[in-house]
Amino acid sequence: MIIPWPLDLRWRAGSFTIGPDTAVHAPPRLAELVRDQLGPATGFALSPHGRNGVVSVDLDADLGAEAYQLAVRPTGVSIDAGGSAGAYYAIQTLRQLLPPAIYRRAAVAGHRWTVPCVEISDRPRFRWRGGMLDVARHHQPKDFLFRFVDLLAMHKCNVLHLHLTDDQGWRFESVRYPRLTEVGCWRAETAGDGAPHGGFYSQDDLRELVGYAARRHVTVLPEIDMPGHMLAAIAAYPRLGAGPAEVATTWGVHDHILEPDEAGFRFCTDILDEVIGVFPGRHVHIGGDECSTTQWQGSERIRRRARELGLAGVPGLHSWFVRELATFLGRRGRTAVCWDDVLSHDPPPEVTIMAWQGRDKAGAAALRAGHDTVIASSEATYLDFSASADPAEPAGPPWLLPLEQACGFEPVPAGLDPDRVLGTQFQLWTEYMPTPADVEYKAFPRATAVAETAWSAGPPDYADLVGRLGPHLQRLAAVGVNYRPLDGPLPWQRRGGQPATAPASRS
Ligand code: TNX
Repeated sequence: MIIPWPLDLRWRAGSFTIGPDTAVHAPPRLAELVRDQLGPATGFALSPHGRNGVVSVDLDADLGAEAYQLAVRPTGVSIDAGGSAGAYYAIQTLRQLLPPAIYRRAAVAGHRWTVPCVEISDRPRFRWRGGMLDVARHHQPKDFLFRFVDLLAMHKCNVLHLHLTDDQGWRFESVRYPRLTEVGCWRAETAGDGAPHGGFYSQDDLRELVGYAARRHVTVLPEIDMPGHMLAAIAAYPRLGAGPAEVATTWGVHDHILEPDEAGFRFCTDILDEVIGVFPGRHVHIGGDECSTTQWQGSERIRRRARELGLAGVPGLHSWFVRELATFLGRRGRTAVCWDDVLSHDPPPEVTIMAWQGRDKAGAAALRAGHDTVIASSEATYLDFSASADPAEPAGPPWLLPLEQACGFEPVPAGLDPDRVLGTQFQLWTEYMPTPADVEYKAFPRATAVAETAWSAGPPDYADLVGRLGPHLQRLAAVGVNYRPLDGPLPWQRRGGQPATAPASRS
């Protein structure tokens, strides 16, 4: 059944069947949307002139922009939406009231497109409902980013967070710094496999993605990870670091980070200016995670720089760096997002914190310090972790996150201000996901639990979600998603080759 579950749903007696002569009554863009979403699989024209029942969409300014009401009566379907986003979500719900074959891209014979009578009133609990895709550790083909947007939108998610840069690869084309993609976008091998890996997205590719996503009410959040996780940039421009480097070919945290001097800072603001020119959303993610200052501590030049800036010591340089970049973005009308690691560096209050190190540790600390916070806790949203302890699960980090653990997760820490919790998102770190098929296996169905936590009145109950996943997995199958079946990997999805160790829970 419907995923994410709506705020209020009442079944009514009877049904309506969409047929070849059903009319669509809606403002032109929304009528086009209805045809786009229901036309291919049914093969019906869905024109304004049909004479056998009506699908109508009206805008009602009294509802919130993302809210909608959907009524199915024996005479037709009527949708009232607060805005085009609400209308989009209403149509996603309508598709889920139809047989799963509605997700097919060409007319399928032998189906009756019957919808049960129902009255639904729905709106999201959180304004930030996202998915993070790490395209740095493994570049994913451009086409897959578009498909990923479709999958987010199908689950009423509205943020695609792209982790565009890391030690192992730089994927964002820069006009000012061309070596970032000439040198920084590829590595000689991965963890000893001897096979080169690389790729990048041109600014035009990313603008196209932004436009495609906007039509599906998804905002693309770019992340340029700084001042740690920058080996790929340092490989391209060695003067950014403490000496020459190569794009990393192994995982983990690397100590060689950006030099916090004038040139290093200038590089960051130059890149952010280019990023702003491509991504129109309010938020820009500047990373700030896993940044060891060991290298900074060891340098007389950097210790002097800290003194010149009037800072207490070298760690103060990290605070300075985040504060300056947040101010820089603020002057351009943008808001910085940082991983919660920056909390120990006293970030300015206007920074939005993405809390990954525990809801009750990092999430609570961010909220107590008064930050807008996105809950991205590893205990419930890290879908790179293994879905089960079965050694046949595909390769991954040595931690476990079964579907059951992604369910029942309340993102707001007890006793703290729910208004500051912008929402939640799932993460797909791709160290062990070289291909889109690997990403889809890890993402689904666990991403449905996170999407439901973000949209619905409360987090999903495991047994209840499993009950609704039957038809939902058929929808994913119709779309061609390489999801993980509930009882474990199919023979061709099982780990091959590498010796497996059973994962443990990460606390
Ligand atoms: C921690 S979460 C990281 C990533 C890794 C991930 C693996 C975060 C801000 N940093 O660099 O890919 O763990 O699970």
